[in-house]
Amino acid sequence: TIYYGDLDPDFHDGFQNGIHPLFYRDGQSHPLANQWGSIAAWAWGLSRILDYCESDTEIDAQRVAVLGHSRLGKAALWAGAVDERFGLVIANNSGCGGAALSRRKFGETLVDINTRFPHWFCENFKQYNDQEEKLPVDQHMLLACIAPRPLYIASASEDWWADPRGEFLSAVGASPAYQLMDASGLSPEMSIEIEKPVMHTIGYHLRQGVHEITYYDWDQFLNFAKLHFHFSQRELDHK
Ligand code: GTR
Repeated sequence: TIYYGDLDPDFHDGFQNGIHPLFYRDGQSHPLANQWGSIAAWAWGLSRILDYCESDTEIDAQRVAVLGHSRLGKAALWAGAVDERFGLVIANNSGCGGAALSRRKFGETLVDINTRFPHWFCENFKQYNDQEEKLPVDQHMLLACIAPRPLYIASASEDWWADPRGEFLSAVGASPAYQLMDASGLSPEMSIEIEKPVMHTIGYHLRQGVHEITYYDWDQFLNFAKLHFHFSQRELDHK
């Protein structure tokens, strides 16, 4: 994870600051309707950090996890989906435009997010404001793009704005892609109890409490990484 403001400050200035202008063609002054917003720019930055990790012999670039909370959970998911070098992906309370299914229209909806944060997604996304049912895709397909790499989705019980149930169902919806690749996902019948993490190739927990990232969350993420990155005892002692 990184400080996102260094890549693109989190306010709408028509994409003049941050990294977008570096990619404009001659005569272009802002991204086209199907081109990236700020979340994809933050994800791009995460990949550049991974480039660095690959060049540093002190780092095992095969075992780099990408992680983010909330808006940065959305960025971490996008980074993990477009860059297969990330070995493990963690999204904490990522909500609308992250893990949560948009077509449920529960908590934050597309018109909410696209109005308050007009710079986060591509312009075309706004066409689905109040028309979620017309979306040709939903967020479980984003999660499926990460298969078969380990993916951890974390929700919080009082974070209704991020739709904890929609985050879980999205992980369930991504599971057939995991199963297709002999990895294990989540089943819709699973009963999710508070603070009883499930750790298959897709992991999930529902923490008690509000929208934040806590010691409890970090603890589960580290356990999940230990499980899937197969650290030796020597490595764990060293770390
Ligand atoms: C909220 C936004 C959410 C989430 C959150 C955050 O205001 O509605 O989508 O991203 O901010 O980043 O803390």
